Amino acid sequence: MRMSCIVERKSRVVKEKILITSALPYANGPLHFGHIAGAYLPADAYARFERMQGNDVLYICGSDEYGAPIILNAELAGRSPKEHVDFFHKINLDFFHKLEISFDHFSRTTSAFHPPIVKEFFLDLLKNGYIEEGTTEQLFSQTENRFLADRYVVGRCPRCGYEQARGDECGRCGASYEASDLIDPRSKLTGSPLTLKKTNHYYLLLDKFKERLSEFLDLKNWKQNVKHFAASYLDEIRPRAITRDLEWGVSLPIEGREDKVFYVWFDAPIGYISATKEWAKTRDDPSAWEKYWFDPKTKYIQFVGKDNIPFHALFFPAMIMGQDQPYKIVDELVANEFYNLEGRQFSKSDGWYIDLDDFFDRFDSDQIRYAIAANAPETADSEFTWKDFQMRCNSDLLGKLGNLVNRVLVFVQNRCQGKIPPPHELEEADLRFVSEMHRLISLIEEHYRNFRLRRVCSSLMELASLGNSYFDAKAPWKDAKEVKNHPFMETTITLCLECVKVIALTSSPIIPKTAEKIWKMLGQEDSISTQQWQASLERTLLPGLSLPKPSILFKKVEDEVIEEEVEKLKKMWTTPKPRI
Ligand code: B3M
Ligand code: ZN
Repeated sequence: MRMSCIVERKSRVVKEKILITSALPYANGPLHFGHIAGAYLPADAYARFERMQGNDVLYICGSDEYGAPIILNAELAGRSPKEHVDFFHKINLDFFHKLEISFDHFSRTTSAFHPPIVKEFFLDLLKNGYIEEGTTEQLFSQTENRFLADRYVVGRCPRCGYEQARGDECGRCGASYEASDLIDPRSKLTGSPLTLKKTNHYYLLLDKFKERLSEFLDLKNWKQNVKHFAASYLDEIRPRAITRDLEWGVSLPIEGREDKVFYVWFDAPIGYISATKEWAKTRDDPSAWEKYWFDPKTKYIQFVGKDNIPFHALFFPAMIMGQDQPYKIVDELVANEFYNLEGRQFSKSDGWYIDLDDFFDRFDSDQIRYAIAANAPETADSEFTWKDFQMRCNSDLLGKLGNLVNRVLVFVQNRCQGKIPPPHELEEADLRFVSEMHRLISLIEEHYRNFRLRRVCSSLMELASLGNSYFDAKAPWKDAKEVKNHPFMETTITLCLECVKVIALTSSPIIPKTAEKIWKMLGQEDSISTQQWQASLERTLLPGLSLPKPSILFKKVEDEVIEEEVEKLKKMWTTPKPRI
């Protein structure tokens, strides 16, 4: 068997257009690893994988900058809403950069591109009979003498009975409803009981889409949890108010009603479109966005947290169905469960969080990317624990992957004059190793395509262990001692280098910086991020090529460091916090 055939497999030639969006994070506080695990790292790894497949990928996101909670928090922080969102937009963008999230564009809903599209949606829906003005009864606080927006209201969840349910959705069961549906509603600020009082608002007549939405859902092959969640919401679908009496938001394009703004969940999903439009402008090709949004052949994949399911599975699709432009409706909705921190939800205000500046002073983005991916909340809630993080870093990244790369490359330096050795005939053990590599590559591809990062990670580790076992079993250091056995040693090392190359390529969507380092240590001059998956798998490492001296990929995460972090967390938790 010739070396060039080692990873020769049939290639997928058809180039697809893939639009990927991650839920727009609110610019209302710092993001944490819980968010990253839900809607960002899975999307980023997928985007990176599909780019390497040669597909035409566009990965879009941006800050969600309206909504009552932003006004409330800005008020509490002594900032104007605009100052508030500017502040957190920057902080969150910086966090995404540190984590190497590869958005093609990250916009914001305060962008000038946003309101015209929101208004167009509204006017189309109104003209087409899907929006009606109506008088409603809204929760009014006698004590504060004002109507209270959802977020200022708490009460008992009408679905699961949770006592501290928020005004628009339940933090426990994820139900989404009107604030007036809450049982025993009260003001979040003063605790005073609220009563219903009449006011005028616009309603999106979601019930008119019930049949179409049901047919749309039936055709989807989404995860069970997503379909169930959407289906139970669809059962009770009814008109929903899409306007608010607030001063911060996209204002209504109706004379005499400019004092009202759109409900944030009406404008935010349109942010996916306006952000793409802004992206096109930055490329000096103003209509480039239409190539994604208006082409029925585009594959549109949304990544969201599970609490966002009804808005993406029903609300936004209904909005698109009822307006006049041929926008793409979501094809794949990837909704992850929650990712907690050591048994509780991440919460900066409760002191249960990880200080990100400290974190990045000590650790590397690939370590956290891998730890999150390996334990991603794909089918059930999962959590970050410092012990698990240490184990992933030390036993997986360093012990398996790092170890293989290091021992093979050091061997090349010491026993092969620093050069890639020539290939020879393969024996049975070599062929078995190659075929196992093939099997794992196919598995990894399948897992990426199915958004299964946990399985990608375990298959990657299997690949590294396979390489290590092969190296141990073939014991090339023994063959190195006798010149007549050198061809055996050279074959072993060639195949181990091949395995290292395969690991670099297949791990790069998850640990891009490490993969790039390995790529360079294999003497490759181009960047791994621009590699085409199939072509690179098939590309033979050139015999005779001199390799640079290898450097260590990962440092051991010591017990003391982990103990310190756990102590820090406990201390922050027990320190009294100002209560608002
Ligand atoms: N900002 C909620 C969230 O961050 C919301 C998502 C909007 S996506 C259009 O969980
Ligand atoms: Zn509930």
